[in-house]
Amino acid sequence: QNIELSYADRAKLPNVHPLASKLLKTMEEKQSNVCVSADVTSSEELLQLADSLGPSICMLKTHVDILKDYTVAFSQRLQALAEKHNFLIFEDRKFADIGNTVKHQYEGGLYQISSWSHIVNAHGVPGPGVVKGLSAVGKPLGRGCLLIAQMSSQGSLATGEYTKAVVSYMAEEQSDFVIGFICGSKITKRPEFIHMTPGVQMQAGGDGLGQQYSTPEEVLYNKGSDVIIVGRGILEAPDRLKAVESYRKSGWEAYTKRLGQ
Ligand code: 5FU
Repeated sequence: QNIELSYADRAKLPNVHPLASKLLKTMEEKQSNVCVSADVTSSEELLQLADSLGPSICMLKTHVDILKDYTVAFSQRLQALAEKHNFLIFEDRKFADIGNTVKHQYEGGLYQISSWSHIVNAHGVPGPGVVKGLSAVGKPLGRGCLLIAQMSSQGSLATGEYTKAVVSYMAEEQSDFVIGFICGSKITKRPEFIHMTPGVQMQAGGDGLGQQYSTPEEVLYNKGSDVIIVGRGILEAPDRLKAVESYRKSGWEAYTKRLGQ
């Protein structure tokens, strides 16, 4: 049995995490499976991006530690834009330490990530403790976590048995906080989990620093992932709004083709 459920059907599954459900509903409503990777270094520019691209995306991904001028006020304005345009915020922090340390890194420091980011991610390397630590902070706030099961970069060591262990040993046992994966293709049949894939551009290729690109059609139709994460494909386009719309359209077409519609 291999029925393709729609995003809307998956949002209603009895065991789906509330945040995953919210994301799936948003994707259906906005007809968008695009997460923009807002890799800019000025907070004003990031907020401008969030306001202009907001209507076309289901999620906005940040690397807060590349901002040269982070303030608490910035994080509050970003949250307001996420509400205004109905998208989720994902801080791509890639936690990778023991539970007690990641707890502090998630909640404290300069950025207080747990206070503004709906979603964070973590490597599986430390074992289940990394999720337990993050969950201690994030679960009471209704946050969710993606586990990095595969990476888009050339020569990544996150493959094979490692990927399988992240799915079965780390995610399935902590599905009250883990909502899905960073991966290159569909790696679990459980429809409650979200698959999110970086390394996406309109043309396959690379960036000379190890990044490898696949097309929206390849990722969403052939590989069965759910969300495409696009950075430079949008940021370096002459017209970012036009670019995000073209990713949204091809992403949505690939998804409906997968559903057989
Ligand atoms: F986990 C990963 C990964 O495996 N590959 C990635 O590229 C994360 N990323 C992030 O997605 C990376 O840190 C960038 O923020 C973004 C991809 O940006 P690009 O400009 O589309 O290559």
